Amino acid sequence: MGNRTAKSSLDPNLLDKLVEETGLEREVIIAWRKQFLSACPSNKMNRKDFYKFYRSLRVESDDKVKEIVNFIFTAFDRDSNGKIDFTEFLCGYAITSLGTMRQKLDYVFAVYDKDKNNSIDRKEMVRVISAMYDLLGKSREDYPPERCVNDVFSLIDVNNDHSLTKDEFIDGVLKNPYLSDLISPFNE
Ligand SMILES: [Ca+2]
Ligand SMILES: [Ca+2]
Ligand SMILES: [Ca+2]
Repeated sequence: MGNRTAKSSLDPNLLDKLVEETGLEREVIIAWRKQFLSACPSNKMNRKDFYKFYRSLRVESDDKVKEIVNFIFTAFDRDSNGKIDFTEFLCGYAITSLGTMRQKLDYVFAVYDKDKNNSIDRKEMVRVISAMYDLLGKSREDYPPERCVNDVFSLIDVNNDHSLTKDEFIDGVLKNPYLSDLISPFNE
């Protein structure tokens, strides 16, 4: 109460909406907002700012996270305007760390669907799986990403049309939960 600086005032309607969407407490959201705005006063985070900010929230080494953060940026940027605002960040971060498996997979799908046409093709999957290999420190010689993607497709591309719809992707990973270790950048 009484704190009326521009930085700490958050539209009450937006705050309610964020509480509903993320399940976080108001105080937690306000604290996140403060942290977000101190990293990015304009409330429009570009790729570089996002890398720095997201990086500070993860435990992996710089090199490992580098590639994957690029894909995560695209997934968090829901309106595809090339910037991440606080709402996009909070929803993305809260859901990918605290959401249900299905909610998380919705974001994972967006990580893979680079051109946002609502399906994942082999090429899109190879790009992200390669970055996941880096993140996980997995050897490309033992099991090349291309082969891995072929195996994933033969397992979950149910209608065999060489692309994965969101349903095929989410249901496929839910049915084969071990896949999520390799596929999802949001596992602990
Ligand atoms: Ca955006
Ligand atoms: Ca696509
Ligand atoms: Ca398909």
